[in-house]
Amino acid sequence: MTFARKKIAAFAAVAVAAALVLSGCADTGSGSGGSTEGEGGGSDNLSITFLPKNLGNPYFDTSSKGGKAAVEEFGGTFAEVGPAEATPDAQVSYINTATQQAVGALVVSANDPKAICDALNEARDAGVKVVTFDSDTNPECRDLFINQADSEGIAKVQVDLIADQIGGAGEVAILSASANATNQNAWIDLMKEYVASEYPDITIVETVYGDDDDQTSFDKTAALLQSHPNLKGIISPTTVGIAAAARYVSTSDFKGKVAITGLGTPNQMREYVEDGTVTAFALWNPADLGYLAAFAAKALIEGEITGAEGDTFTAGDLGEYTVGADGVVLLGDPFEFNADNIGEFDF
Ligand code: RAM
Repeated sequence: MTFARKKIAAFAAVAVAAALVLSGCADTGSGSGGSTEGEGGGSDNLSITFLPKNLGNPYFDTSSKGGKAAVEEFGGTFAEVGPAEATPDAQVSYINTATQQAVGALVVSANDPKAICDALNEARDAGVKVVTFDSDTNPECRDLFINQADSEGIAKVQVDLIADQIGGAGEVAILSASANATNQNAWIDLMKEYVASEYPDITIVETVYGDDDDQTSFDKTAALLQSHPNLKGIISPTTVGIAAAARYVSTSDFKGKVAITGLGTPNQMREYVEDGTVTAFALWNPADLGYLAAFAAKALIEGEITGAEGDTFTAGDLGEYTVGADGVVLLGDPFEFNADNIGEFDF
């Protein structure tokens, strides 16, 4: 089975539009706080704070740019806060601060499905709407989850890519983000299932965690290659991990012998595609993800939706979305990048 290639033109158009609309770095201002109760229980408190897994990750820089563009479009107040390290404990204090500031909504990528739940539910009790995006919590601690793409599809594209790149057989390892990350753990479980059912000659020998830290991911790549001399490929379902793994392999004797794929941003992966270290990888548009999450937050704040299945709202230029089961809104499909198309993308 091969990953269905999407129409490049449509994706490129969105990427170009995003690049035109979005400029500069994410703000780190504070929310304005306070709210006025509107009709139907809604509020006009459009102060929206983004809390990514960590700061300093180009993926989240791009999602926050998308969020900021949306918030500016609808006249709200945007802020981005977050820890340097992708750990759940570090996220809690930012949630508590946002609650004290009485922001209208928090838009969070969770480092752990449970660890930040109490803090998020305290925020919700205080009237803050909680939207998770990218990496979910347990459903009972948020109002909506904005899912970048269907998890089965994200798992499948990465396995199909590595299978293609190693000739369908051999040892493969996984270099993940942090050990408790909801999104990576879901994808890894599904990748293992998919390998077992579709690729009996591929063995996943080990999963290691680079904590979405560049140096840790680089060191874990070196260790994997040393402890598995027959390794044919590494799947890294994190933009930080795949870039660090490609950098390691690009200047080593493993270049051309060990395939690297997974989820990466075109700007971080370009040099490794151009130098032949990487053949193809996948992702979605993080700017669109942030943009959609901000519009979802607005719809919740204003009481236009509650997060119930079947609720619909309009996300600016992206158009109309419907809330699915378990309060999940789906952005779209993952997209494959390779030497032929990478030049068309700038994020
Ligand atoms: C990293 C983060 C993020 C994930 C991407 C693919 O930037 O772990 O959560 O969605 O990779």
